[in-house]
Amino acid sequence: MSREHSRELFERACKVIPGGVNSPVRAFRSVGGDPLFIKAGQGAELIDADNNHYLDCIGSWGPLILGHAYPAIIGAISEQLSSGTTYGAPTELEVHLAEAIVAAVPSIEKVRMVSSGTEATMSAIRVARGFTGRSKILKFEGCYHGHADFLLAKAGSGVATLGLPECAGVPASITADTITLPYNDVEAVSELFAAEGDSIACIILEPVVGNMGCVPPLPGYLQVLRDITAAHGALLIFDEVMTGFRLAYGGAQERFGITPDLTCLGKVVGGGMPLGAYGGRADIMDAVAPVGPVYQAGTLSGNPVAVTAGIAMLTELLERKQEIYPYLEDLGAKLSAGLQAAAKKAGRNVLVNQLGSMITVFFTDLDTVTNYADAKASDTAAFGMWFRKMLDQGIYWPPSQFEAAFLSAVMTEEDIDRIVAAAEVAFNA
Ligand code: KE4
Repeated sequence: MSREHSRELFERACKVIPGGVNSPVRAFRSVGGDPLFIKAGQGAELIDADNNHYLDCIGSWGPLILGHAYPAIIGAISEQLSSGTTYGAPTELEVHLAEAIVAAVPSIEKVRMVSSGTEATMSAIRVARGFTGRSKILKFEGCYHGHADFLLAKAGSGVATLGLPECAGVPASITADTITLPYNDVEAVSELFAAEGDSIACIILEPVVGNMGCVPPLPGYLQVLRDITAAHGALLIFDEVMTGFRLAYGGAQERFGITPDLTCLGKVVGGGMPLGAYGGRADIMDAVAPVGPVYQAGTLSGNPVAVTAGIAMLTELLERKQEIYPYLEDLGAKLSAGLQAAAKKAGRNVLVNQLGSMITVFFTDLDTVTNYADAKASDTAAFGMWFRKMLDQGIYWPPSQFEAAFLSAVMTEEDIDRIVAAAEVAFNA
């Protein structure tokens, strides 16, 4: 399989774009080799600059739960484009999408749209601080909430992938109020809140982590966070940028039956276009300007083209949710079982964490991976070799041990069988 054109493009890109990519995790730095330059996506497939076809297990890092170029989304965007791309003024489209989000996620009574997940989490934290009058925030090691300065403390995703001890350019003063604790550690949270709970504005977490690899919450963990924040007047923020509309139509909070105070959304909600959102209790969201004193703004916030894609995505998911989410559960379970069996057959020690359509193969001897320390103990070199062997067989897996793979509803059982067969070869390589 020639990748000559990708290589040429990468060489050109590196001259004018840092690392040749517009987001570090795309750079293949931790898995070796050069990144593929993609020229098209169709359904469950990606096509690179050399016309090689791949089964896509990334889905643009989560948005494409319905695969690439989904007709209903493309049709809606194409129609909207003939009316222009942005007005910088309120539109009926935004009201429609806001109403759809409020209907889908009961904890969200009011919602503000932005252009990325980073903006959503950054703004939600500002609202929590403004609403409570407190400065301290708690996040968990290995969770990634975008690249706002104060959230780049022990972050997962690309920061973990590149092994960056911390992010340069973020003064210690900026992260001084960011407390980090291990994920899934109830005792640590209880001790912290006993000591300083009344000075903590919020907890923000991925209710199911994707950014240290897939790490679900231990039984009861989310309820403890809900109870302890309520008891201390702190807010509970679910960062559902990755899990929103993916793990259920109402997100992880629907799946686990937990009601956060604020929720951050991105990825799926934008239907593949640049759109994020944050929302929650009306009394909290009314702290946001122009109603309240917490300022947040954006030139392209609620952009009509992006919102149109989001409406088309949510319309499709709502109409088909009784079919799509059980189907994704089945695909995820089938892939998890297949990967474990293939690794066992090859005599390889791996641990597969999977929940719904999120899945990670940890190259580890550990029996469980429930936090960042566990995840970081994985053999990233072995993962890199496995990744490259999968790619050579036409399977486009996330190029990082610290990311989740994502399945889409346009994948078939035959696709899952194909991934498992390729994994067996790669485990034996
Ligand atoms: P964006 O600013 O990238 O739209 O969203 C930031 C974000 C916030 N919260 C969660 C839970 C997220 O997963 C993300 C972004 N996820 C990464 C992949 N794990 C995006 C991929 C990338 O950085 O290129």
